[in-house]
Amino acid sequence: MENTRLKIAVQKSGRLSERSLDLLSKCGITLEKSKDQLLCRAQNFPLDVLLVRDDDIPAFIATDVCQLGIVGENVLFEAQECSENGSFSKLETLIKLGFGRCRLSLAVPNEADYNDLNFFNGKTIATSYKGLLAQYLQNQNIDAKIVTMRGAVEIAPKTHLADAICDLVSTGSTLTSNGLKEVETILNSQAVLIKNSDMPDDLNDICTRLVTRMSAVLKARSSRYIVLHAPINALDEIKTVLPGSEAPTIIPLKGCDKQVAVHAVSEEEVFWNTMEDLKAKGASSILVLPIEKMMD
Ligand code: PRT
Ligand code: ZN
Repeated sequence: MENTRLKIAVQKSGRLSERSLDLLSKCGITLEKSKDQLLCRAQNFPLDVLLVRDDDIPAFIATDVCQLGIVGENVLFEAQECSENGSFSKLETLIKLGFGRCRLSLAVPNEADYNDLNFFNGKTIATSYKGLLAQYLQNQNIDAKIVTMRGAVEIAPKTHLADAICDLVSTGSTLTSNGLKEVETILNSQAVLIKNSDMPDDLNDICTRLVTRMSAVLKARSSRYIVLHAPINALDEIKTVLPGSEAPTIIPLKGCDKQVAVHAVSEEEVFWNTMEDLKAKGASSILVLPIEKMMD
């Protein structure tokens, strides 16, 4: 159907907003900016983008307000833990997006005498992630009291609201500046593309196109194109250190019968020491180039 359009929810303003919109833009999707910025229409793809608070995204998808969303796994799993009627179980992760990385961790005051998880028995823990924390404590057989806070969790021990906290950590500097130390990780999280698994076929087709583009962008982002010159008699040795050497392209060099050009795609970053190894084995004119788009 001509008018069929997919709706995706992304965070309006916060840590995931810029990277989410950038990903859509790298997928070749150009958005018309609407005045209130709640809904943006893509000009060149059957997609509308809903700009909302990240915590609302799982519910929007579960209730069919939209079919897709970009959200942290912490938000997705917490919504699924807290879901009373199981309505969030139809949320499915399509792709891990590699940004918004953080961990949900337990932290205690620096001066606390912490040896193992038994420390938390009989203690009070402040968190915004009651569902995930309760599940973790239950699995570990720890009997602690949970105090739910919506923000500023890290001040709870100082204000004697709790003995410990369970919060998101990325660099750890918030914990340090509040006199806390991280002692256990409950969950490692990153942004993911999620969908409602009950998607009608016509929308699913658009979704598949979008997922193909996103996967191509993510693959290209981590891949590099390597070009170098190699003496023919060192080719086998050079291939042993060349990332992506399963099927490099070998091209003759005009007027030079002792050297060839080698082109290869590496699906991982190429480090300086790899380049030094290549050079030591006789390679020269080594170029490592970013790849803009890549599709199998
Ligand atoms: O307004 P809205 O509800 O949409 O935004 P928000 O304030 O709830 O979320 P936002 O923008 O702060 O975070 C969005 C998502 O980014 C989170 O759900 C995580 O998936 C991811 N993310 C990645 C983080 C962090 N890193 C992070 N460091 N979310 C929060 N933090 C906070 C953390 O809560 C703590 O206060 O940063 C502080 C710790 O950071 P460090 O670097 O000092 O350790
Ligand atoms: Zn939020």
